[in-house]
Amino acid sequence: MEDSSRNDFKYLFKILVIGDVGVGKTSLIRRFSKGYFAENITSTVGVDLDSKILNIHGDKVKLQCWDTAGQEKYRSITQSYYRNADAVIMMFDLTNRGSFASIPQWLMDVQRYTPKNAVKVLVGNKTDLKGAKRMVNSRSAANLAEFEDLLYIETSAKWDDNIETLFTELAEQLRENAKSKSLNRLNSNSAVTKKSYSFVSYLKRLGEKLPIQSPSSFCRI
Ligand SMILES: Nc1nc2c(ncn2[C@@H]2O[C@H](COP(=O)(O)OP(=O)(O)O)[C@@H](O)[C@H]2O)c(=O)[nH]1
Ligand SMILES: [Mg+2]
Repeated sequence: MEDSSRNDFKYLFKILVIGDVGVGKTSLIRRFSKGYFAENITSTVGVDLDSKILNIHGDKVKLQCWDTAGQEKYRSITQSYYRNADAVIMMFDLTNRGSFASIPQWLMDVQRYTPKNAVKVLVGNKTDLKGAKRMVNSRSAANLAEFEDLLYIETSAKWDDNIETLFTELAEQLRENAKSKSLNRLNSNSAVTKKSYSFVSYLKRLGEKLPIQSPSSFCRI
């Protein structure tokens, strides 16, 4: 399926991963690119970069994940990282209400600095921590995502839950967008970005499991 050793690929996409300290950004990237989880990781200073090549419908798609190591503490992510991003993963910790409350602020930077057509995904991490530890319910997060036009998915870097799905869906979406962009250039039409159907069906499945709440519930976190 994947091949990270060779450097031939058809598409290269840059994915910026942001969110409060401790939500699991480094763990998510490590799980995806290297396939393991380490309980105690020392935080890196500067920018960390990890890549992996996925085979998407016969095309080699290289995903380059930019880990905002250390800079997230003061939300001082250098603007150029936003500007160069094809996709942004905004992450929060499902067991940390504050990390979810920070998402609108992260989103402000994303909206200010990233290209308009960048794919934006909201990720609630640490699904392995269940019961009383869980502080943000799926409905609140899904509502926020819908309101802000983000894709939403819940993951566990520890248990390897939905990590492959997240990056495969992202790669498919980015590849689709790149293809329609070049098609549109040919047809001199404007680019159309569509939500990935799988993400939508994931959200639908999520919705089926959840009690219906008022649409404004995402405000009360
Ligand atoms: N239970 C659990 N812990 C996690 C998960 N992902 C990360 N962690 C832990 O959360 C802490 C912060 O993770 P890290 O990847 O350094 O977060 P970052 O500051 O956002 O890069 C570490 O102790 C990780 O072991 C997860 O999916 N489940
Ligand atoms: Mg980190």
